Amino acid sequence: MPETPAKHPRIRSIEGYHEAYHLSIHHPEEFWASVAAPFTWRRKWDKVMSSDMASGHNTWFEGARLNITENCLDRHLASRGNKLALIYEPNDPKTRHLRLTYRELHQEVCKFANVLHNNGVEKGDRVCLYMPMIPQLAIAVLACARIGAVHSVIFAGFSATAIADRVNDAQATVVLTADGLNRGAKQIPVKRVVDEALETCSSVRRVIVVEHLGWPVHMEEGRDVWYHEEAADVPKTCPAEEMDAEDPLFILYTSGSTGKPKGVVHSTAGYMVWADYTFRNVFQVEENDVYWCTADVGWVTGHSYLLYGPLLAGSTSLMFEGIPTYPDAGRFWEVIDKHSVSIFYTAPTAIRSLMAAPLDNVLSYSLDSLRVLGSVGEPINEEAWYWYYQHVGKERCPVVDTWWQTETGGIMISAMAGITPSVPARAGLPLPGVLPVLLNQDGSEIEGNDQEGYLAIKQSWPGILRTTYGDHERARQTYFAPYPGYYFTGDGARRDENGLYRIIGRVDDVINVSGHRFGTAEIENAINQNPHVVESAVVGYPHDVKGQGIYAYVICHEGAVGKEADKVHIEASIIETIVAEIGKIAKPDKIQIVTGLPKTRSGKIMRRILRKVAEGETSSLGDTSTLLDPAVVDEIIAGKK
Ligand code: 6R9
Repeated sequence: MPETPAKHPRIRSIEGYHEAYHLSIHHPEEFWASVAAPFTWRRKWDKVMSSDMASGHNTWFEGARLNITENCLDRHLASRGNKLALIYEPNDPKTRHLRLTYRELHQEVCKFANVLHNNGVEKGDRVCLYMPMIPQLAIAVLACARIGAVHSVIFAGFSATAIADRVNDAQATVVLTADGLNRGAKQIPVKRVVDEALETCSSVRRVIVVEHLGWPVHMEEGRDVWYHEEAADVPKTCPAEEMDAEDPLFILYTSGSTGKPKGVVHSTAGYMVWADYTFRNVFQVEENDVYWCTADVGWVTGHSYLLYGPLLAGSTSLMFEGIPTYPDAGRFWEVIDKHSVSIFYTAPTAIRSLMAAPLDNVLSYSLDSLRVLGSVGEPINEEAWYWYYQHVGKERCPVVDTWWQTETGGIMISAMAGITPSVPARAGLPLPGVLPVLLNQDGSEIEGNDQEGYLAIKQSWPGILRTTYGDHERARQTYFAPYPGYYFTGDGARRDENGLYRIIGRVDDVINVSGHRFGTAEIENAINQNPHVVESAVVGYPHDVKGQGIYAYVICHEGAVGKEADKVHIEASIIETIVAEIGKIAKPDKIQIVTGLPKTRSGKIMRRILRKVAEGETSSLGDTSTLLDPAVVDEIIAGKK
């Protein structure tokens, strides 16, 4: 008798949540073995988990063999072959949208995989993608996974220098790009940016270019090929490479408090199980849902909840090329009505930017199809939460505020729609498998409710990062060494009187601008490349729309700034440097040219003071007596922007 395939477990009640949570923490191997059972495995695991939180060596489903794309695509073909897998909504509403069924997506992925093969890409090779939000990006990511190549998507807003840093760190052999991209009213010649980046990348031997805007581009002889030419007569099937559970699936670069962005590495089986389990349960997905995550595939949210989670679950996922305010502030709502979106997942910064527009922009759409709303990327303030709940969800859709990180692979703390409590400004309860703790500065656990501390995770979960690419010591130092025995998140949190978690924000030198992470050191290093600059210090400050804005204090060479006109010129030049080093997304909101920075006698910049000044809280600067030169503080306050 053939075995009846097990069903993916779904939590349906608060009792069910408590039961699953208890089992997942006390008997993780039993719990995750049953969650993992329904997937397609070429070979089952020998051991569900092994974990050493001290060294940061964590493995899941060791010994298992699989290919994630067989789970995203092949296994749905029999029952969902004609179901829509992907809906592409273009930047310009007048351009036609595109729909791909599971069968069509499978075929396109196989074709792209064959093109990669024909261009010499092999299992384990790193492939960087710098592409618009078009179906070929989704297809290309899955094509890499199909043949066991490690994908590393670079958000197509980063500069040539930032691309080069990532390509060189990953030692990528192939880069996938397009002729150009649309983003709102802007167009970006992405191929030209890649060309500039690759001037300093010797590992790359092939660039595959997807035609999107029909723009003429330079094609480097012997290096660059057009995708459509390569794909003209490749087979429509491609066997999936058999991967080990712990083989890396992708690298995604993310900023931390020190140094250059690091390549967070996720592996195959654990990530798959985590993305699928969290997607189904948090959003309480049903077979006929049309699901829309507005994140770009260049960020982790686009990986886990635009591509892998929804496709693993056999859902219909919408991919949007544009921005919330183009051609007007009603675009999101128009797209929801047009495609009958039932689950909508976006970022607080988008909500805040739309709140600022006249209410008619949202009230003129029905939004009847919506069932669940989600938020991700930064704390959602109560005002934005209520606006979202009232005007978008019409007070009938639960809002899930999902806290997680690039490093966690998937959602960690969040309400499950309609099941666990959804309270404004609270991410809520931890998902099954997640054991959060609050720590004191000395690393001891804070017990009980109504408490605040550093947020850390005490037990391994399937989606935990495996390493930072090429440098495990960096992963250990960053995440596992600060509080031995725990994964340290870098966030501060409060556990309220009911045990619900409220995320307060970063406690390290990371700034969260519109849900995008930047290290203060990373921006300072960029600023310091400017020839006028001697030294700089960057802090975050509260910003109405972006959540946090970037405030840069800059010391220039003597004589560089005489007149006001010089200042204007230097500020523009500093912005240019940052745009070249990192990208437009890291442009400071305010630059203040100063003659000195508040430093301790040992030379350490006192960011606490700079933060207070940027926040406009100059009456509560605290003790400044340990400063080398307390007078600089008065000068900084007087010149505040
Ligand atoms: C998924 C993602 C991670 C950082 C994280 C935290 C902040 C994300 C949040 C949130 C409050 C939420 N963050 N979700 N803060 N509430 N629901 O955004 O990953 O880009 O790596 O950023 O974002 O500070 O540490 P990533």
